[in-house]
Amino acid sequence: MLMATFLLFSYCLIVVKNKAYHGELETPGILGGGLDHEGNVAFGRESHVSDDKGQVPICPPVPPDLRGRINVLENVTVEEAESTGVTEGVKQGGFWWPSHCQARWRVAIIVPYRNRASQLGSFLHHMHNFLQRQELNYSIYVIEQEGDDLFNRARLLNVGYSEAQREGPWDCFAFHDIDMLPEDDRHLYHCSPQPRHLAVATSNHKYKLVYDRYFGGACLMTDKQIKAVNGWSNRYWGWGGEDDDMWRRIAFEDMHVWRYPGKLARYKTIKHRPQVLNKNRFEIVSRNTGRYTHDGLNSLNYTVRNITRKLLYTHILANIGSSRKIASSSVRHRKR
Ligand code: BGN
Repeated sequence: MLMATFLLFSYCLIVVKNKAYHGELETPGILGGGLDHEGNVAFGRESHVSDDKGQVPICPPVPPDLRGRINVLENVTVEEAESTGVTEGVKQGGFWWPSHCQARWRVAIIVPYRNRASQLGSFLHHMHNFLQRQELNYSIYVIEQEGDDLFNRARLLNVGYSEAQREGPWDCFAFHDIDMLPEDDRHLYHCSPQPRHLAVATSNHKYKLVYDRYFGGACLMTDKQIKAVNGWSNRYWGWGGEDDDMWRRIAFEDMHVWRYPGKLARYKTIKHRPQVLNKNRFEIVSRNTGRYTHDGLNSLNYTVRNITRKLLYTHILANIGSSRKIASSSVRHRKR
């Protein structure tokens, strides 16, 4: 009897575990798509821009120097980040690629930014270490919104994509909040045949996925995927909604978001002051029933005020327009 109860209990545990596993993991596993049966790149364009192209072997599919769980150091200043070993081999503007092998992927990290000087040093220090261990060909672009209008994360992501791609080509783009620091370097930032949500388990949500269709915090998309959805919506001023809008775009294009399991896709979030909410976000999201074809990269308007190549990143200051213009044009639209 005791034995039977024990067996039944173990069986239930396995079922529950498997269920949780399926819910969380929508990818076929580490290095799932993108590589053919011999481990060659089977997807995307040629994937390396290093100078020594053709002279060194392609990097192994699983980078050899991964550590697994890694510590997150908060309160690192930019100067401190610049004075560590991580800068070795980094080209002005934050570009790096491995010298002993050809990187499999060229990945631009796009970081929307305003008034977060205290988080920038930790981000740079952490991400350069993380990405170098993954043997990627990468660069970090910090896109700052000029002025003090409501923050428009999605417009900044569109600007970052457009500006980075002008000096690319990059195979894929990680749209990355500055306060999201990955805690496990086995969470590989490679391109995949479907868009990837990166910030699956974050410390501010007790390491649980916020909701099934959550696409915020950090995500990764190829150039082709971004073009297919016309980039991000330009209409979200203030906090919230733009990531839900992107989820819809992806679904409209019959793509499916992939995720690594939460035990790898784990992020420490650095605390900051709450942002101003976008009160219209529910309405704007619900109105996205396919209008993404004319709201996004093809309707993006901005002016680059300044591009500065810093030691560990490229800083782009941009004027991205005003929230008031959008408000008045949508009022006019409704009257018709
Ligand atoms: C959601 C926000 C997301 C945000 C997550 C995480 C909305 C609009 C719903 C239609 N979405 O609630 O933008 O990333 O919380 O905190 O508010």
